[in-house]
Order: sequence, then structure tokens, then C-alpha cells
Amino acid sequence: MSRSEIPMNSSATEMTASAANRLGPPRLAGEDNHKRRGTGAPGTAVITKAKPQTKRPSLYRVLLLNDDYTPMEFVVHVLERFFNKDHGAAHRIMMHVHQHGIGECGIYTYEVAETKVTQVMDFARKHQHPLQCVMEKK
Ligand code: TYC
Repeated sequence: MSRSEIPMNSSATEMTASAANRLGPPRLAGEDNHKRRGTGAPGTAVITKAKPQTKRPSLYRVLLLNDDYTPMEFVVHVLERFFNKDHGAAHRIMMHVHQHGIGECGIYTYEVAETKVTQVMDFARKHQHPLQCVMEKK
């Protein structure tokens, strides 16, 4: 017997209330899920579990790129202001970018990541620094 086949006269009636809530209302085979079988013994039913409708969102890294002109303190300020880093963390990330050419500022869902990139690019342009900020799918 597969895991989804539970005789009606067995422990299917002995679920806790919270387990029943997670499963949603029990569905009898052929009720509306188009899985007509007709092979079960009399007095048995198949209970199917509804597929959870939630999906985890894709995540995106927001990255800063190094350049030769943007002042270090400006990059530290960007990390504090737009990525909520404390001064120490901001300085470490800035130095990582300075030494390795690229570094991660944070990981966000698509729209949040896009907003961070736009905010940083607008702020850098306003201050006439060539700082580049990009996002990439994880
Ligand atoms: N390389 C820059 C300098 O020496 C500092 C810098 C760090 C610039 C990080 C951009 O994303 C950056 N002034």
C-alpha cells in the first residue's frame, strides 16, 4: 500500500487537529482530482494531499564593483545607508571589494535587490562617483 492510501477504518481518523489543518480537507479519490481508480477494495478510500501553493522566492545577490576613483569612505557610507551595515562590517566589505574587485552587500528578493541597485547607482551619480552596483541570481 502506498503512503497515500489509507484505509478509512484505520488511523486516518486519528490525526491531530493541527495535522488535519496542514493537510487541508481530506479529498476522496475521484471527488474532483480526476484520479478515478476503481481498483480499491470495498470500504477503502484514497486520501490525496493537496500540493502546497506557496513557493519560495528566487534570491539575488547585490554586488559592488571596485573602481579606482570612488573614495573608500563613500563606499562605506553606501553600505551603511542602503545595506544597513554597521561601520565595521561596511569597512570590511569595502576593503574586500577594493582588494578582490567585487563583493556582496546583501541577498534579497528580486524587487528589493532591484531597488537597492537603483538607489546606489542614483546616489553614486548624484555625487559624481563611478561606483557600480549590480545584482545576480543566486
Ligand atoms: N578602489 C577605491 C579606492 O581606492 C575604493 C573602492 C572600494 C571603490 C570599493 C569602489 O566598490 C568600491 N579609492
